[in-house]
Parts: sequence; structure tokens; C-alpha cells
Amino acid sequence: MTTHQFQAEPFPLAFDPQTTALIMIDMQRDFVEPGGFGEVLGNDVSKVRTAIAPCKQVLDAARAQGMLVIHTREGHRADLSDCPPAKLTRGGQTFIGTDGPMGRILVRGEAGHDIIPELYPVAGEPVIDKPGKGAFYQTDLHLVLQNHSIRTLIVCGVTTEVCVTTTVREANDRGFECIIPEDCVGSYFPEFQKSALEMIKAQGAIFGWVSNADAIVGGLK
Ligand code: TIU
Repeated sequence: MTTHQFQAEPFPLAFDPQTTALIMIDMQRDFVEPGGFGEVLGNDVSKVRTAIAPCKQVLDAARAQGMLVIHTREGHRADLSDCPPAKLTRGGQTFIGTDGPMGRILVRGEAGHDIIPELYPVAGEPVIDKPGKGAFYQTDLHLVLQNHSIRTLIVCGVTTEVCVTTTVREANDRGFECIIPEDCVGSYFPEFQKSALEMIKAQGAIFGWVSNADAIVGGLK
């Protein structure tokens, strides 16, 4: 039964907390802290750190509601056998698997691969390790969502135009309604952040709704 609604653009989204999940995309040290994958690619990680406090607000509200909370992490096996050569070496440069201040970059089990302490998973929250940008590709995310009868996804995390929207576009095709709190997603490029969010909600919510942390917290009350 649909009992609640989130204020959002282009129009409010009705939802049932029991069939709604929060997905935190790749809030890993490798993307959000200096010395990780994001920074070695030439990015200023301070730009995505603005999402941390709003994400915590939404995370706390989802946990208080007893909602399903799922975390994802982008990364690879230590032997890199699940990393396509085309991803491993891009433009003649290789960063994935090389040593950095937080261990081997984007490798599972290394400090940099793990989720930032501010948003660390608690017991019972599934963590989905993914080799690609989208959270469905080569993972059991859809199975986990189906088993919890999930229909609506609140999607937060980094980066907006890469892993967040790759996941949201595919979630929409798989039949989920997605809402993205704009202050809970981060990009190294302000212009991409703006355009990516506009693309989601255009054409009558063509693949999702855009909201903000306060509206999500308000809708969950
Ligand atoms: N580089 C960039 O913007 N993002 C990624 O490589 N991965 C995610 O977005 N998680």
C-alpha cells in the first residue's frame, strides 16, 4: 500500500516505506578522500565531500524507519582478473591495482576500497561489490531487491554522472522508481552534476525523480 510521498521534481513520488530501499553508491575512500582513485584521475575530491553530511541525514532516517539499506563498492579482485583490460589501462595509463597511500587502488580488501567511516554499514546492511560503474552489472543487487519486494529506490552517492546515473538508468529499465536527493550525490564537475540531475527528471521523470535530503527525511516521517 502506498502511504507516503516524497516532495520531488518534476512531481511528488508516492511510496511505501516497506517496499523502499536506500542505496548508497560507492561512498568509498577511493572516491571521497585524497590519495584514492578519484584523485589520481586528476580530480579535486573536496567537490564530492559535500554529499557526506546530507547522506548521513538520509541514512539515519532510513535506519530509523527500519528500511533496507544497501551499500555498493566499485573495485576488483586482488589479481585483477575481473577488471577488463580496457578499464585497467585507459589512454596508456594504469592506476587500478597500483600502490597508493590507502593501499592498492580500487582493489577489494584495501583501505581505500572501503566505505568512509562517516557512512559505514551497520550489521545487516548488504554490501554489493561491483566491478563496473552500474550496480547491477555482474552483481546480485536485483536478486536482493526482489527478495525484499522493493519497488522504490532512494539513490545517493558518487559520482552523479558516472556510477549513480548508470545505476539509476538501469534500475528504471528493471522496473524500479528511483529518487535522487540532489545534495546526497556528488560530482567532481559541477556542470555534470547539474546536467545529470536535469536529465533524470526531464520529460516527466523520464528515468527518475530529483529531490533533496530534507524532503527525503520529511517524507520518511
Ligand atoms: N571517476 C568517476 O567519476 N567515477 C567513478 O570512476 N566511479 C564512480 O562513480 N563510483
